[in-house]
Amino acid sequence: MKVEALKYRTVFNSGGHAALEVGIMSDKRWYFSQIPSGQSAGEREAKVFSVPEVQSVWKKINLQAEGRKFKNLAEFDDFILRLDGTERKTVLGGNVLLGLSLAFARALADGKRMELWEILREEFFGKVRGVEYPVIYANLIEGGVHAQNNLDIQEYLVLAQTGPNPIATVGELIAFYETLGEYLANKAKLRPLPIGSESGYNLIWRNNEEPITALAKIIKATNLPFRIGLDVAASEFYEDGAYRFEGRKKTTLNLRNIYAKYFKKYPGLISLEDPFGENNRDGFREIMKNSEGRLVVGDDLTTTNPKEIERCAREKLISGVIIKANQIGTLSETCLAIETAHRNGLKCIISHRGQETEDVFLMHIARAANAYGVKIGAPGRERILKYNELLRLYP
Ligand code: 2PG
Ligand code: MG
Repeated sequence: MKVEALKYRTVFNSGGHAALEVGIMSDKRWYFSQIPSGQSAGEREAKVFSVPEVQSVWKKINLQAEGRKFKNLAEFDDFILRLDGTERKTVLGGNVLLGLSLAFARALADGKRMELWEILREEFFGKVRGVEYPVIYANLIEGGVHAQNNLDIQEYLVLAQTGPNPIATVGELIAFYETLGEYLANKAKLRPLPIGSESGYNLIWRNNEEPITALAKIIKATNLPFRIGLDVAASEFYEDGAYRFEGRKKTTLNLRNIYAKYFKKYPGLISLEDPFGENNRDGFREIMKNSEGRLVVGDDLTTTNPKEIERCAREKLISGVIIKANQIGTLSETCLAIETAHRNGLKCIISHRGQETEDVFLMHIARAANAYGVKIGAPGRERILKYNELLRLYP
């Protein structure tokens, strides 16, 4: 496929910040991508370029890529990765590389009259067959850097297993979100309820446990087969060798005891993401030993890096992994990260970012790879677009 022309422009993301849109022209048609960004980004993530930085490298990219032909996405990604030449994408920017990779993939797919997910499956997941319905990770109560409240834990998620009738599950999830909202509005005597970055409720709580109790209570009352997950995002409250939790300093062992208490009290709590800081490998190792079948999920720990994922799997630090394409930079690397995770028996959860755009590419990655889960926020605002794409791709 020939790259006939390239362009970029600025759009705004869900947080009202500048985000990157990239366009690639092929066969006289433009194909676009929009790139989200993280609020609680891991320190090993690919570098995000600001608008002036993109401007400063665009000429080089344009000069090199315009008019060139590539036989597939892997070849194109390889080309742009060489142009950058760094591990953390510090020369061209991770958001620029992903923007190019995704726009190219869309052009390639359209040229072959295929969907984006079909081209990804054909190129990177040759052995994957059929469809496996994902678990939706819906962030309904927000804390940490995604909210303006007193919760240290960043995300309280409801986990809903979809099946051959995903519209029923999504409908139940929307109803659940509303019921929870009613309950919380009555409890807090507050209407309308404030919401956080991902459309989950953003309130003041007694402590970090109270939101788990609220979710467990509504699950019981509605009798829906939902489970609970937490994204602690513990790197965000780790400072000077300790975790600052509920206003006090906690050691790794203190935090582990808190999680052990939650596990005991809430059997529905089956998934725990980033329970410790991104460099606290011993913390992950210990909690994995006592996880009793629950998922221990890496995000800031692994940053969608195939080498890191392989290492964490080998050291038995995690049983699941968050996949965010913009943490690493290109779709080829993202698919390699998933393949590495699957080969090592890890479950993959394909995830949005704190600051999202209207682009729904994450759902195509999930469909291509038959991923275990999709993390897409609460069913509101721009996040609802991801739900609708799920319904389109998983009929
Ligand atoms: C996370 C994400 C998405 P952010 O930590 O898993 O929910 O947040 O994009 O801000 O890193
Ligand atoms: Mg996370």
